[in-house]
Amino acid sequence: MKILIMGIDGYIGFPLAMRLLNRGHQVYGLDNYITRRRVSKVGSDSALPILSFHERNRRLKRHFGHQIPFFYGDASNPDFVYKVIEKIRPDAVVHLAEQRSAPYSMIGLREANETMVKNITSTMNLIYAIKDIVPEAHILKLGTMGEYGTPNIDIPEGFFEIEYNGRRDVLPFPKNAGSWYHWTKVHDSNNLMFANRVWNLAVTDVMQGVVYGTKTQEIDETGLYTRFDIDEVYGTALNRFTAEAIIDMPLTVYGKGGQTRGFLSLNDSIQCLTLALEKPPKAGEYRVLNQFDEKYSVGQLAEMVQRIFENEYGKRPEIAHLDNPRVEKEEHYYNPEHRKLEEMGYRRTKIIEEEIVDAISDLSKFRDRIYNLRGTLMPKTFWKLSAYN
Ligand code: USQ
Repeated sequence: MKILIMGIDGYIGFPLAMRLLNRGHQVYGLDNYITRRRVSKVGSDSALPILSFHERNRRLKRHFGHQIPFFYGDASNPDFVYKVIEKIRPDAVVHLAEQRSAPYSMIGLREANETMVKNITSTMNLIYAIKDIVPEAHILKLGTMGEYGTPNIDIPEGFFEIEYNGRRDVLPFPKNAGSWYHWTKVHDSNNLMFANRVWNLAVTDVMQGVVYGTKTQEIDETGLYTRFDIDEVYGTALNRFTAEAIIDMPLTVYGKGGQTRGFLSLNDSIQCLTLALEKPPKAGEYRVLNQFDEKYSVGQLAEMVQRIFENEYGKRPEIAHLDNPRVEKEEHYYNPEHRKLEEMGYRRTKIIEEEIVDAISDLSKFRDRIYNLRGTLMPKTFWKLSAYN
């Protein structure tokens, strides 16, 4: 298949590109390296050193025999997106080119608007370009489990049957996001659903949980790391805990730590996205996949990291319950369905404890680098303080 990855320079984009090359697909990439700039704007850097995309691409040639045709530009620019889609005429487009940090979107009005405008327009550009140029192509769009929020009832995969005042219908499950970032993904989902209804576009809307880990089969084979963020803005729960333990910092659990989310290893995220591409929706179908492996509370994850460190290294990191910088439930019911990917053939590659051990072994090689990032770890972005500065 001819597959375009929008956001190919990111945590998921780069390893996905290598997996798809490995499986014999023709891979194309688009990026403007904005995540590198945004992370540096908040005073941080990837905890694992990464090469420029140009250099990585040169090295891919050694492993896969050729480089990835690459388009530098901004996915929120419609002329650019049209030009790239016209040039490639892809069978599928994976859209990962969005601002992906909840805290970044809550810094203030500028960042909130930037996230709204860039995310929503990039998806609109893609929708129109696909409709006008290759209407049969598959749009694989990265949404988030955070679109649903944490309702006190089970969460279905996108749609549910409801009875109200004696009448029944199948409707989209209500969304209730917890940051401006997460709301942009809700808006994207609504826009994709509408585009599907009007123009019959084939769409997979992936509700992905929190991704963790440093490894995929291809990262091992090529030695080319993907970025790994640990700061309070771009780092995510388990990845942050692992890095914190390495430099003997307390694990930063926010509030009570009962916040429960779906989690998935990087390797399994790549496995799921590959499956979704190779088993596309039917023509004209809008398909929602809840993409995570297991649910955990952040408190459970911190205890897991604590236990693994104690067993493997004989030292037991502290767990600090910090005042929660976010506005969210700290104890709640959480039971999302996630059957479709399993039905499509998804099988977990490794248990979470093994992934944590692997991540520790990769990150330990860069202890000094992580130590130098220690000033970026404590929360500074508070939902209640978000303002126009
Ligand atoms: N948390 C802590 N300590 C930390 C960091 C986070 O307790 O040091 C807590 C948060 O308060 C929250 C939970 O962990 O309750 C998850 O936070 P996170 O920063 O790991 O993830 P989140 O902000 O939800 O966003 C991440 C990705 C985003 C993706 C989302 C999937 O950055 O792109 O969409 O995970 S989900 O969480 O399912 O919405």
